[in-house]
Amino acid sequence: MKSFWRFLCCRLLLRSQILRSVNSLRSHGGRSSGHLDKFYCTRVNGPLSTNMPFQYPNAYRDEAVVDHYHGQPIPDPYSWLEDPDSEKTQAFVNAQNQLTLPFLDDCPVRQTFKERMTELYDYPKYSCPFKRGNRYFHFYNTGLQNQSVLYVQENLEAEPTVFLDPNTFSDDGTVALRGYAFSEDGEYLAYGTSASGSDWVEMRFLRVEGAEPLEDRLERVKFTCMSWTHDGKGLFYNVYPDQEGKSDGTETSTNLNQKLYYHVLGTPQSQDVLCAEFPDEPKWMSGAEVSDDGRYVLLSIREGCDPVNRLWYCDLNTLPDGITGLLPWVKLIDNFDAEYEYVTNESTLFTFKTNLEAPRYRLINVDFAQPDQNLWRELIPEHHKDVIVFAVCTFSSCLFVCYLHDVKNVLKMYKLETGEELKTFPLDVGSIVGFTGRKKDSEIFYYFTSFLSPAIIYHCDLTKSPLQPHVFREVTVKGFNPADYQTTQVFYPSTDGTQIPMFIVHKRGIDLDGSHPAFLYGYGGFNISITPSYSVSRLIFVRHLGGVLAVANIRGGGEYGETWHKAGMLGNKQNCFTDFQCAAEYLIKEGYSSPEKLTINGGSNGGLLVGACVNQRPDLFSCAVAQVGVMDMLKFHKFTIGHAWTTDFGCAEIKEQFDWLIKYSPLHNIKIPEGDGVQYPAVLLLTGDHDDRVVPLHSLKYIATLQHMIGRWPGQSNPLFIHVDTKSGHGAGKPTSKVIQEVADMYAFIARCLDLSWVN
Ligand code: X99
Repeated sequence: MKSFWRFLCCRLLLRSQILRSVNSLRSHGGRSSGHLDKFYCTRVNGPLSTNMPFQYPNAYRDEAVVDHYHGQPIPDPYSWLEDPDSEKTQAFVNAQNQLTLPFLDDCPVRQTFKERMTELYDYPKYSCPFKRGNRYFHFYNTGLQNQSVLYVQENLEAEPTVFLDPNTFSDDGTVALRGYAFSEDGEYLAYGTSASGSDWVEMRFLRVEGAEPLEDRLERVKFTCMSWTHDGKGLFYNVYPDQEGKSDGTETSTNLNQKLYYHVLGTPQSQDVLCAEFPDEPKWMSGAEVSDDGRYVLLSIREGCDPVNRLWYCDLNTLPDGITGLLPWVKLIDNFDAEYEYVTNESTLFTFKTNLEAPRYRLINVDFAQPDQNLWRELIPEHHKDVIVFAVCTFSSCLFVCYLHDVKNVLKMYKLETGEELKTFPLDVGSIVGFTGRKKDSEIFYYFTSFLSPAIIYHCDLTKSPLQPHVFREVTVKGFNPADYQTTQVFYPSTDGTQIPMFIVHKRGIDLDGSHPAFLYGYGGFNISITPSYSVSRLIFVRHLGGVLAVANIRGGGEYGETWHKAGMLGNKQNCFTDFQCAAEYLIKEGYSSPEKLTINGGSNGGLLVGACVNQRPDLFSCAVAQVGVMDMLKFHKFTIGHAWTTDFGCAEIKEQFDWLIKYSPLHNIKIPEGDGVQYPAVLLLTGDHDDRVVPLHSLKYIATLQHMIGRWPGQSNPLFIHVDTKSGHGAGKPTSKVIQEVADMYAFIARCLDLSWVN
């Protein structure tokens, strides 16, 4: 389904990459001790050591809290930190911030980095234009605006004017646009807003002519589809039932029993029509999509993050009175064996992208008039190596298919009727992170980016023969010459011999003598591929801190399809951590860096990666920055949308899965390092008070445990810090000002802990 959540998430990710590039203290000793006394610090835990450079806040340990999993007692002394509203938790957060912020403030690199970031990030950011009705729209950010602005123009040559400016949603840029959908004729816009980075959305509407706001407001919206019926009367969207207490993104209550509604424009939400619910299956989440011809509603049902869905549909022609209640769904696919993503249909003949018996995906045709699986026909077979990422049908049945070939995108065109391959579009080494053009459009735009090129938007007129894409816009960053840098892709072996791809970016002509600081990033989960992208902050690290950037495409991601994903999930999750550690060893062996200069970084599932790796190999890295990480692998399923991740992680309530999780859960595997002179790397955890995707309690409990077990140990001189940002969430919609502050904090921490100096 084109609008299913993964695509949504990718789009959010892409938007954040497009609109803002993602987005040792082995010898620091006395430097920090001087300013410690000015922090709010309660008494030091346990026996005072003269060697101890940091006095961490004293966090109460409730030794009485012990959970039992399959007969095994597991203490959870900081479970009180699971209540975000208690005074104790708030005092803990304040005390941690008051320890971390002065430390960051004392890093000279912090201000310099922030100024340089502000300078280099100030370049224009455009999205691909797209046509709705007779108008063209695109997003544009002049450079440093907190949120990108939606512009409208009558044609591509006309002067664009502001259509919707999310910067007006709040004074500080913390209210962001989260999803939007134009009606079929382009005369109405539905859009979502989210505050402080929360996943909660409020939906609003505009009449496009004159950008006139309408009265309609939809609340309790989360993980929603937005799909208009072609009569323009209303749209499908999702809500969660009312819950006790607040729903502002600071709460941790579980998200179950999502429902699908139809909203009729001009009527109150209380009158919306319930179209689908699953009272016996509280974890199911659904998304409706109206077919290109407006006749069918396709319902994609998921119960977690795996790339599998049920596919039900409703023929709107069979509803004489329109949409008035639960729809009479036809259950075309009523199991979770594979994924089916709607591409297009010609009358009853539907084209789906599927991973059914095709871990790298293929396109199939299904005739709704003869739905028997034996009559399904293959349109584009699975490639022997490359993964189909997306397929879009445009004007005169052109089928654009984007592949992933060894972590680089390839764009091809096929004939919809026959599946005949017509053309390959030339593309540099990099990623396609935007594509616009629909069945009614006779042109496409696609957005290319790479480690050294922020953006090239191509335009291709499909009425011309031969087809010839041309550069519609190319963005260059002043004061930054890509020719001074070099990107290499290497393949290194993991311990079981699997070859893992990794991109390495550095200044041209550096000596591989192990002297350089390296920044190693990974994610490793949920079938998500980490493809080349432009990041100003990482390039500043390369240019001004003499760094080497490494991005490891470890297992668990989608780089080689569902096989690669499965090799890094459930009982295979350790492969992700091992692959990442082998990446570090490769960088050291090949002279790119050394353990003394190596930083690891990851966010979300990648924060888990960082947490697990510092526990398993504290000797291998000197600095670790874990953003919005999942750290309590025994309890994650209890909070907000955590239950959806059991598809990758499993669940501690099942004995066999508990046995996997207890072996690597960051919270449960902290121990004093063995080996002479080995200590934990300098650790910085980052999270936000409105992160309702991975609730902050993961990072809070983890840092409390780390400080208690490692922070008081005389062998530990590296700092173990956390910063909890306010009015911040999991990452989507983060205003530019916060993005800049966050990277300045991260690299200041790295520079100070690794003793790096700024080179102009
Ligand atoms: C999610 O948790 C996605 C949550 N989510 C849905 C949506 O389950 O955003 C869903 C259903 C329908 C529409 C929209 C949504 N994700 C996305 C994982 C990784 C992901 C996540 O955020 F798969 F990419 N995690 C945080 C996993 C562990 C840490």
